Amino acid sequence: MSRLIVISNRVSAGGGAQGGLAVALSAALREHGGIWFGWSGNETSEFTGHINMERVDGVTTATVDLEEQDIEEYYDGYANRTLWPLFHYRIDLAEYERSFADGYKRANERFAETALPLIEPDDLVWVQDYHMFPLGKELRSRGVENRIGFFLHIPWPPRRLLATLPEARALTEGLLAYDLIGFHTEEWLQSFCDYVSHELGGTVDDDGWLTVGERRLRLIACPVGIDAKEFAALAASEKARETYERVRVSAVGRTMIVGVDRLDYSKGLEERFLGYERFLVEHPEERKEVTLLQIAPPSRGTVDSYQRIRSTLEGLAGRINGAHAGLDWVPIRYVNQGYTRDLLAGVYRASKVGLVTPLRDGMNLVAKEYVAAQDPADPGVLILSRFAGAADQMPEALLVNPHSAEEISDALSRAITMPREERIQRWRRLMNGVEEHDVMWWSKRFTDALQDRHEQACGSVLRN
Ligand code: GDG
Repeated sequence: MSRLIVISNRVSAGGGAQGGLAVALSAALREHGGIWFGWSGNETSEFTGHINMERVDGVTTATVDLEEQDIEEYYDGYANRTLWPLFHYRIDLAEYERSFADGYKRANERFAETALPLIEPDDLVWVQDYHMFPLGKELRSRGVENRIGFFLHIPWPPRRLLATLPEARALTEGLLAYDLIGFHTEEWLQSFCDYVSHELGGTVDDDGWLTVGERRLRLIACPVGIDAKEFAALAASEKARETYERVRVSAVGRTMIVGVDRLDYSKGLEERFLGYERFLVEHPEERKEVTLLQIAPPSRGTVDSYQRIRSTLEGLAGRINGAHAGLDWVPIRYVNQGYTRDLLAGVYRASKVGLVTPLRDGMNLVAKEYVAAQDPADPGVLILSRFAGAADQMPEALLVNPHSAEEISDALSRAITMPREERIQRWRRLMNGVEEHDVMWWSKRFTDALQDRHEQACGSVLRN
């Protein structure tokens, strides 16, 4: 079996506490042997390319520090202010600056140069996400002939939106250096094909082989999952049980509705609060019978649009609570803090409704975690945005348009009154999918396809 070199912006080996994706990549690295390479998260006064090698829980990690200018232009700039908003359909928030594009290119050249000596002739190289689009091309230009795969964790935007990015063509052409490109869903894959066929004259056959001039590479839809077993075990842990009790007691018999999201404008938090308010107004009989607990740990706080969404949400939660609260009841508990995963599992289990309403999301792992944490004998109901990649695999959730306060309100009403039999039926089917297509399945599918052991595209085994 070939060694695996995983390359991603941040490296987080070390198992459970870091979340399912880190668990899966660590497991794949343990199985194949190899190295996880990326940015240390630290700043250095001058880039030296010095690699810090460590061994964490059986996984070898190799990290490199970046200069302040690289962090500003590559990470805060092109990745977080340009690509993230654009790829989530928010060109109104996307900032197009040549300095960001230059910094992004420079950082990727530096990553390639630094990773080069780590790569041996038979290694499989697996590059992760939008921070590293050009890395494959940079490695090729330095003579790397290995199989190199790329997985995109966020949506691929529609062609006409992508065309607003000055570097759109160069960026997409750069991706042709990979042997395999993975997307979460058929929709993101089709968007990519649409751009490539219109702008680069590419053609794609039924098995997902893309041909552009002399280049031939494979495209697959390969949806990421969670470590379902680990999550169900977390939900049964002592800490989760304690949290479950605390949440239930604090709800004093009311139905708890939960949302858990990084504080990000793509997650539809504002629209969610408005949908919930609509529900309170349209269903006076349910008022005081429900509480919304929204956990939203801040992220990317140095970026203006993230500061703005934070203050907008604080204002909105305050206004809704001010307008509807009573002496002994507050409609929204809004918490800007992160919690440990076992505690989150307890919160999910204590909540009769999981409200997951991103405006656009590559996949969305919270939807799957919510399902995995439920009590099989009395499960809660998942309300899920149609615009999350997860909606493709989770048709038994109550699917909503997150832009419509009325649809959110109707779905809340339906979830709260849903008979236990129906809840169990829906949950069982959702859980089967979460268990079958877990994160180990995802990493194996991708590495097998990269190794070319599977001729079949991942998409063909997905549920429709
Ligand atoms: C990107 C794509 C895609 C949240 N709050 C806390 C906490 N979390 C954890 C959740 C979940 C993870 O963060 C969030 O995952 P998502 O999938 O929802 O979203 P992104 O961070 O935007 O991830 C996304 C994903 O990549 C994988 O491909 O699904 O579409 O945008 O695991 O539980 N974890 C802890 N405390 C918190 O307070 N410990």
